[in-house]
Amino acid sequence: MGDTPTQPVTTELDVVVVGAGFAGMYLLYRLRTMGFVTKVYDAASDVGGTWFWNRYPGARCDVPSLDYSYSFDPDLEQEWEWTERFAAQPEILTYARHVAERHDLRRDIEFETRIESATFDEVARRWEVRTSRGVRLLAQHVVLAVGTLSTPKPPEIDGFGTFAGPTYWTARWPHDDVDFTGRRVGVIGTGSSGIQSIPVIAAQAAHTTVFQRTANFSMPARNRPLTGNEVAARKARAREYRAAARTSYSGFLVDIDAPPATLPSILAVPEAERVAMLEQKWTEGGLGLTSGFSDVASDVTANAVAAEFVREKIRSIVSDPQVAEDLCPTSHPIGTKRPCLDTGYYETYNRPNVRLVNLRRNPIRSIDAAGVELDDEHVALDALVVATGFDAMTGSLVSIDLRGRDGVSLAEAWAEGPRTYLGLAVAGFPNLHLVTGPQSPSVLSNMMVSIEQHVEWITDAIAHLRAHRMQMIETTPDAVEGWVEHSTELGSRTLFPLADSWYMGANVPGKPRVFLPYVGGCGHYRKRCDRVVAKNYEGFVLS
Ligand code: NA7
Repeated sequence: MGDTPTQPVTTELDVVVVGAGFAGMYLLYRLRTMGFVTKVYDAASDVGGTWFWNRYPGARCDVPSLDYSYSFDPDLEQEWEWTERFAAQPEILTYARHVAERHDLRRDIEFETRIESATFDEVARRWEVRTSRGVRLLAQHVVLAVGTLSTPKPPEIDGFGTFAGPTYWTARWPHDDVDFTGRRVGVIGTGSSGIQSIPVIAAQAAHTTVFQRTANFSMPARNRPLTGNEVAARKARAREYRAAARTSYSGFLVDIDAPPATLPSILAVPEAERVAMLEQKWTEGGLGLTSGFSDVASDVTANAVAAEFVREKIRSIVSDPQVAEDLCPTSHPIGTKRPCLDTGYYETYNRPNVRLVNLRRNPIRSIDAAGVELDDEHVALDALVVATGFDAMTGSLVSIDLRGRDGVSLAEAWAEGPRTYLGLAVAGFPNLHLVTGPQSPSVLSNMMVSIEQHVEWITDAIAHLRAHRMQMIETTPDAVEGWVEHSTELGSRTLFPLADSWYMGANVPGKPRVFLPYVGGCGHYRKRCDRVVAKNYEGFVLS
């Protein structure tokens, strides 16, 4: 008997979910509860998404932990104890694992499996999906819960990859402890990942060299343990807080008893009062310096006041005046690149074994086996840390070979930049759903609130089709046109377009320069999405 060719295994599903982070986990929970046959696929070996991969030293969420958690399970909310104001990565990952166990999620998650392609079959009206394990899936719906900051961006530096010592990506940090004791460490990148990890690395390494291309604004996190009273008070009113968060601008609230905030203008108050307000925000820690005023995000003069306040703080902390000046951001308005929250970042440069290299003055020529070749010297290193960011918001979507009607790929459809309706759907791609996609609040909000909103909207839409014996939901080019125009117009009223940031797609060479998130706020956006449903899925064709 001759060998028979092996046929790919075929699995039929109602819904394929890509990604087992917080979005994919909640999707699975909800779809399963609704009775849809669902499988989740993730390249990682466990749940957690961002928090699975970004386990670099110092990794911490910059949304308060009492707000950065699921709201769909009130018992879980009461049981779970967050220990710090801003949770560290291990605690968030433990939480994700706890949720997976509590709801028995792992039995429907295929780990270490990538979704490589998905093609819409117009005749059968379903998606044909291929996994990296050679499995063929047939599904009515595909939900992309791939995260917004999931595809790491390499540094575009000659010789990268030739370094003989270990190279550690912050976004792919090893699961075992990394010990830098006695080693000369170089760190490339001073975004949030660099700014969080540098103080911890520098405290351990023999010597740390930071290669900074663009100085970034960072504010003190003022992280601290949560008190029992704080936690109890929040739990007692958890439902009220959740409800308020959903209709708020950013997806979290500091105080639900405070009257709806009319933010103060930084320019409208007298000098002494303004300084007192800024000092208070600095002392409180968190992102209040950029989000706590009505005009900092939209008015250049107001923004300059807040920016100069932070620069003065940097000068007051860093002892060496040249190092302090190099750390002072001057290339972009404050808040137009994601502002960072740190624990002892600027203070780290007062350590004798830490050196800042300003790449604007002394660029990297290449990386070689022994270290980094600068314009005017060679820096010998034992280990290299790469914190150069992500192909944000679109990278993980277009890296899958997704083909909608007429075989058009998502990458082709988005060649000039992403175009979505509400950040949820793409014209020409029926039954393809995005969680926190481009042109939705996503990265400008508490991701947990935005994830839950999208998961509920998408799963309700899928259930609506079933209830009405329909098969397809598809947005229209006109709806997409209108939404992209609206989102872009709102963005253009802010200062975001002035920065070469990942919000603008500007950190990735060749990526179209388009403002990616939706700046209208969670509450307003949610109303808009609800109105679409109330108007019988306005902007969609259901068939
Ligand atoms: P970011 O914020 O994109 O930061 C990346 C950093 O890496 C930034 O300082 C970049 O400088 C720098 N970078 C990128 N490419 C290079 C090259 N080729 N040479 C030198 N330096 C380079 O990513 P993070 O991971 O820190 O944070 C991402 C988000 O995660 C964060 O905003 C939070 O929302 C959580 P540049 O500014 O481009 O000149």
